[in-house]
Amino acid sequence: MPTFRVTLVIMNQPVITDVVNHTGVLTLDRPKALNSLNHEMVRLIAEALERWRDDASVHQVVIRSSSKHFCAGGDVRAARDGVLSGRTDEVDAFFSDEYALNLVIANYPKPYIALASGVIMGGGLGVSAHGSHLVVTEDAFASMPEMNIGYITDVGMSWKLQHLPKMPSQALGTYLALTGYRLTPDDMLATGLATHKVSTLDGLVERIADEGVGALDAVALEPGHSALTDRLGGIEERFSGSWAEISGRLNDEDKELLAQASPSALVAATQLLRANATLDLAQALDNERALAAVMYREPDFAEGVRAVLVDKTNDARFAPEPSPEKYRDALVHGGSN
Ligand code: QUE
Repeated sequence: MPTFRVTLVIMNQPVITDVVNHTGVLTLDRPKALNSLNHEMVRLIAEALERWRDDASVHQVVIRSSSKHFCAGGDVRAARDGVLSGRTDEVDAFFSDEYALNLVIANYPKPYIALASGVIMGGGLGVSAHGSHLVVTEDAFASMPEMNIGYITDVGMSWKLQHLPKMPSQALGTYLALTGYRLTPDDMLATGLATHKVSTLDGLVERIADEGVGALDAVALEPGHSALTDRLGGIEERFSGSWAEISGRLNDEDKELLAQASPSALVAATQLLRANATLDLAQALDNERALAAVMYREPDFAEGVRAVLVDKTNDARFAPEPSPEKYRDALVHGGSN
């Protein structure tokens, strides 16, 4: 009898799920793409949360990264490929499932604790900021940089940024959405976007599994100074109204942050933020879904993703500034604002 040596290659799953004691643990594991979320990752997270929701042995959920960076966003490169090759229905399904997951997290009946270091952008905020706890290290930053890829503020952040627990403000949300301002850990604490700042995430899952979420208060660092807080007065004055009104009031620092932005994205996002100011998160996500479907069909999306992520040349040639009506008309709730 010959002996066969069978090597079984198990494809690495991009999200590892386990249960430690009574804690469900989701570990994002696509480090080469900075954990940017693809459809498989969205499905794996959603399936685990569905399983654990009614599992009495799971008391809480932790989401973290296997590497330094938490998550750079949605897999917009794949979305661009899908649009350019005519598989737009797959792109629609991906974003629709991602936004549905954001709402599941916001309404989750158990503590949902995100442990994040490094980059927390776009879709990374969607799977962290809607939970009950967001724990960040001192090297973390949060940003919604969609304007530079001709897209909109999504994953429920068009709602959350203007309803921050400690600093609810439509103008602040509009500023963060349009400029892609990078919030420091102290900015995140001051606004209530994050709940705790810690010196390291090492050993934290085990401590949370042993002691519960109370373990976080024992290791939390004191908040430091938030530079964003200093700017709040000016932001309130400059970032209200339509994009046409806002663009007439920008200071030099604003203009620098907006230098790479798609004019269409700025117009569309401003309309989205205005409509979502008075809605709930579920309705805001409906508006994002509808407007996103318009945006990624327009040339600015493919061009922006090319310039920022594919060629990395930051030389996007965007369409000129449009009037807001077509974006306002795409909204499904409150689009008369
Ligand atoms: C806007 C975005 C994204 C972005 C940059 C933007 C985004 C995203 C990434 C990203 C970054 C590094 C990677 C990667 C993706 O960058 O959604 O795979 O390695 O995922 O200006 O929306």
